[in-house]
Amino acid sequence: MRYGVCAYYCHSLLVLHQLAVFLICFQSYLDAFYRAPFNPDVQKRSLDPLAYRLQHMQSFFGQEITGWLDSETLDLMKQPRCGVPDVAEYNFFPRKIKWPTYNLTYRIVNYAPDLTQEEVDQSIHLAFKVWIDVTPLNFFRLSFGTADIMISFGTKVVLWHIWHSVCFIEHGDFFPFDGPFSQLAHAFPPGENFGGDVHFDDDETWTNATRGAFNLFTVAAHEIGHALGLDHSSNPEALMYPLYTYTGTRDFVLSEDDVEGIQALYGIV
Ligand SMILES: *[C@@H]1O[C@H](CO)[C@@H](O)[C@H](O)[C@H]1NC(C)=O
Ligand SMILES: *[C@@H]1O[C@H](CO)[C@@H](O)[C@H](O)[C@H]1NC(C)=O
Ligand SMILES: [Ca+2]
Ligand SMILES: [Ca+2]
Ligand SMILES: [Zn+2]
Repeated sequence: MRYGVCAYYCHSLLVLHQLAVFLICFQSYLDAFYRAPFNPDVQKRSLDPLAYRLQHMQSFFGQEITGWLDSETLDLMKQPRCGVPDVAEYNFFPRKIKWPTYNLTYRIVNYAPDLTQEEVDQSIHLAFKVWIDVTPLNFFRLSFGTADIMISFGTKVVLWHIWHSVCFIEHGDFFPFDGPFSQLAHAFPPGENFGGDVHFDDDETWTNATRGAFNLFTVAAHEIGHALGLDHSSNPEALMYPLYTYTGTRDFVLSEDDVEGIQALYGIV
């Protein structure tokens, strides 16, 4: 009997804890990807910033804009995605930033344990080629020193330090709803220091082949797009769509949306 009562309370506590964690993570997802620039008009109209961000997200993905967390929105949150926000914070990611030169350097700082060095090198090389083919850009690989685009694999702690994402550090393994927050990689827009740098989450399984793990070429090509100055596209066909979709390396075709975006920054080949 006693045990029964305890079990009841413990279960209630667990449910409460999970609910609290859910709310923290839900908020952190919206904070991370839909932190809108301050707009006093909007603030007046919508007193609840969470609902406002949810509306932003629903609008980005072309869903019905309800401001409620419905199952469609929840499904989107569960999908593996890029760690760069969909609604850019304007101070942090000013518009139309690009490199002032066509000749850029990159360096692969370390490697993922899932792939051989050759496979990583090849995936990254092919990812750069996607953008080389449609722009006048050249990329030169450095083996040491500081390159414009520093590419590295890191654990979540490193990634989350940057995004201040509470969920992962404290609740990653316990949270029953871990999926929505699984960020695969992120990149910084062109600029000094960490500008242009690309980080892959080492806690993912990377592959240069098919489904079942994340294709490094696909994610790298997307992140390099950010490193060159592109934002997310809400066109699901685009490479710059924020959710992960598998595309084979061999039959990969860059969408018109991406080509227009990059050529608006750097011009045609
Ligand atoms: C860029 O690299 C190309 C190819 O190596 C070279 O011909 C060109 O002079 C370089 N341009 C600049 C501005 O460094
Ligand atoms: C993966 O990389 C290896 C080594 O570069 C290569 O031989 C193999 O063809 C690649 N697989 C695919 C599917 O591209
Ligand atoms: Ca992750
Ligand atoms: Ca850099
Ligand atoms: Zn992205």
